[in-house]
Amino acid sequence: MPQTDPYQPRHEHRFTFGLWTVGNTGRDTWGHAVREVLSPVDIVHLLAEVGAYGVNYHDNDLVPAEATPSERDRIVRDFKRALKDTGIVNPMATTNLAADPAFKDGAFTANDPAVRAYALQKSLRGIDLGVETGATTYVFWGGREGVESDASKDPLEALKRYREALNYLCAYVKDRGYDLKFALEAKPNEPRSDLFLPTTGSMLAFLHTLDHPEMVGLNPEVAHEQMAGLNFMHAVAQAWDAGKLFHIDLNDQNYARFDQDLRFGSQNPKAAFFLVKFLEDVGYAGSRHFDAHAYRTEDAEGVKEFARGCMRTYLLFKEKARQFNQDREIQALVKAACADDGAMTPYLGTYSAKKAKALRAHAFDLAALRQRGLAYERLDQLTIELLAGVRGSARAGRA
Ligand code: GLT
Ligand code: MN
Ligand code: MN
Repeated sequence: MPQTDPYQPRHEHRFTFGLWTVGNTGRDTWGHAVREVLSPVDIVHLLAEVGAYGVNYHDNDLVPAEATPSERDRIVRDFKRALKDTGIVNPMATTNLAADPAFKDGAFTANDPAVRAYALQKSLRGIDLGVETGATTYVFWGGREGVESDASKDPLEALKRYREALNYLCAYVKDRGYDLKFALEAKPNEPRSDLFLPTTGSMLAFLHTLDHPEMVGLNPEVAHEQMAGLNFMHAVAQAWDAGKLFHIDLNDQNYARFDQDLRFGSQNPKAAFFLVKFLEDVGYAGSRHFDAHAYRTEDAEGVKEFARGCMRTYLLFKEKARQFNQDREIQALVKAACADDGAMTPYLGTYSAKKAKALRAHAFDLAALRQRGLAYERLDQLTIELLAGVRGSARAGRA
């Protein structure tokens, strides 16, 4: 790709991938791996080759559960050297609290106290590891925190255990003086039938019940919100509004299917466009983490295509967002939709008894309100035409 390509990823774009994403071997419930296992060092070099900024991992993506202390140290040393050699950074780490059969009934919310204690121990070690390789965000995705049968677990008890575990870990981070914040990731189901705290909104309410809510935010994932049939960008907007958008997992999903983790923007391009537009308009400065993987049909080259595609699509939509914001006809329609002649100013805004008295007495022209057309069909069609490339500036601006 020539240097002048405006859609070339650069470090300031903060594009990151997990070891488990580009390292995904294609193994699924029905079939074996189709690609070779790549070492963490190989993956760091692959990410540097495709132009990413950072790499994230679960404890056991980097250090296998069965590694001896000396093996652990060697693996971490090699990984850190690869980071140094390539300029790739490690902004986020997390704990795998899903794979070990011990976690079949949950980790922090398991009924067995020994499992809960083991989950805490694994998280303490994972936090130490993450801090050692430079992570400043620690994600919690409770893949096994749920039930198949409500006969098996009291949801209030589960919330209490979840809260206790996160409070414990926040206190540990403070005790150690680590520069680390937590980001909670919701998912409605899979692998359990029902997961606790199933949406970004649920997580947001929950985190305010913790002892140190200031160090806890959210890591919303496109696919997880869409699995619940929700508008992902709206969930992200709520997280942003609350000052809790600490991290984001970008991918795509065919609504209501299993967790597909498809290449960003590949399934619902319009939704992806409005998401990118939102992140860029508000000035989100965190990682753009692609929590996705290549189709099972792909070989090693296809994996690189997948990774490049995620970043390129993001940058294409970033440029489209710029065009949307500068398109005279589109902006005129947006402005007209929100036009305000000031007539309602005496009634709107902060409550006062005087205002309420005046509002109670006001006679609305309901016929006019009811008849007004809003021209959103035109506005949306112009958006589609912009995305389809038949509109907007011929010159490609810098992404
Ligand atoms: C797993 C899950 C993701 C989470 C990862 C972090 S693990 O791949 O499907 O959504 O973000 O635990
Ligand atoms: Mn995720
Ligand atoms: Mn997912």
